[in-house]
Amino acid sequence: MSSLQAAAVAHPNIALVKYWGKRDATNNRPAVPSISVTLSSLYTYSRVRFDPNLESDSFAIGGHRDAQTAIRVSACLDTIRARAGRDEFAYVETRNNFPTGAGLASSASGFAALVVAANRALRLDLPPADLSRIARRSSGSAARSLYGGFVEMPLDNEEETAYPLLDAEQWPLAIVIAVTATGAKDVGSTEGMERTTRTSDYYQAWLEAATADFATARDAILNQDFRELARVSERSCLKMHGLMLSTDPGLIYWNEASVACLHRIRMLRKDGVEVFFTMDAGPQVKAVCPPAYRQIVAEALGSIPGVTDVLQCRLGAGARVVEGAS
Ligand code: 2P0
Repeated sequence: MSSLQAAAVAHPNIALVKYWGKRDATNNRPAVPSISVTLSSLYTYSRVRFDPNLESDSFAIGGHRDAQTAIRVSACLDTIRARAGRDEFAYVETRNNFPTGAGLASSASGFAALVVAANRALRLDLPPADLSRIARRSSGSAARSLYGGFVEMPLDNEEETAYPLLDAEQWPLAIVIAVTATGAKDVGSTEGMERTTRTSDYYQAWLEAATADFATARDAILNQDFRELARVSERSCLKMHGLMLSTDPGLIYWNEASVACLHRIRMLRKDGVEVFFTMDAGPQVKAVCPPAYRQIVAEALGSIPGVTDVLQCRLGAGARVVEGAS
């Protein structure tokens, strides 16, 4: 058996300042800067084994083949193989402990775990910024899952990569996720972004406002100013969904329960609970709050009709090797 193997774990991340749109689709470069929090609890485990006897890459997720994702996985491995000067194909086995392709950032944790495992398996020893950049070419949000806590991905004249912004321990917020549907979404992020860029009348305005939202959220995080972070995060989320709605045909990622959750979170805030919402390209609602409010928020969201599960997370760590010769 080949010894060119390793396994890694990575957590999904949730953007507070959203990435939606590409300035260079070929190299998957984002059109806007973004900021995220990496979650604990939810994870992707990815095991990579390069084997000189293989004639092509072999990819399975949760024990099942997925031809579409396999193409993206091979393209990512090609970059890593080129950096290592190797040509062996690989077995890649991946599993998620949460729903895949349902707006819970499974591609972020998936590609972050893949690059970390492949880097170790081939003894490449690339620095995190390089791994983040490689992950970004496969999935923009994956660049951010390389790191724990609060993470930023500014625009860059050369090529975007993500950086750690503030450690989880320094501002240990909690995230409560209201699951309102577990099926895969109709329109994936990549296709959705392409459609938005091509058809939305609001796209230019979205681009113009993004840098200011990024700077405001960045300052709010560094100052640990919850109220300001709540304001700018909800605004970025709602603007992104406004943009999605203005796409032709419109992208409606919300269901009835999602909308009820948004209203409930605003009611909680009126009642003095420090909490804000965010949503991505799927119907799940993520509530961010100081840990002291986590239980109140979880109970409130769990009582809403259509909410099938409530997941509670803290801020998690970055992607890391869990098995593999060093
Ligand atoms: C984000 N999303 O910032 C935004 C908010 C979804 C909504 O990044 O095309 O799956 O592979 O780069 O990484 C989801 O986008 O998209 C995403 P690609 P990806 O988290």
